[in-house]
Amino acid sequence: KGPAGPGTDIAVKTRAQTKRPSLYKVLLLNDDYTPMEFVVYVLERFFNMSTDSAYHVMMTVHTKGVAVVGVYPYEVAETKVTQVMDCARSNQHPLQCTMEKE
Ligand code: TYC
Repeated sequence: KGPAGPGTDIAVKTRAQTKRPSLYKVLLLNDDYTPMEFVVYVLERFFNMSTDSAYHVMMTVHTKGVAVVGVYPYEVAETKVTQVMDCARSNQHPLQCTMEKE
């Protein structure tokens, strides 16, 4: 029996290393109809970018087709995607935003 009597030992599980939370890239996709100013507004509002950065990122999406606009833990990334998609939809723009594991 243990020092404090029978059945009193505490089981402790150990892990080799603590897991870091996985990060997810939030991607903005180009389309032919969403106005450039609206994309700049979305990047400023939901991704806390300055107007200059937002314009630069918008032009990257416009010319390359897609760009990473942020990297976040799963739930934050999911919230950003939902916010962008809801905002685009309510303004009747076809703007698409998705996420993928980093
Ligand atoms: N291609 C759009 C236009 O010419 C602008 C645009 C940029 C749309 C980025 C979506 O994610 C986007 N009006």
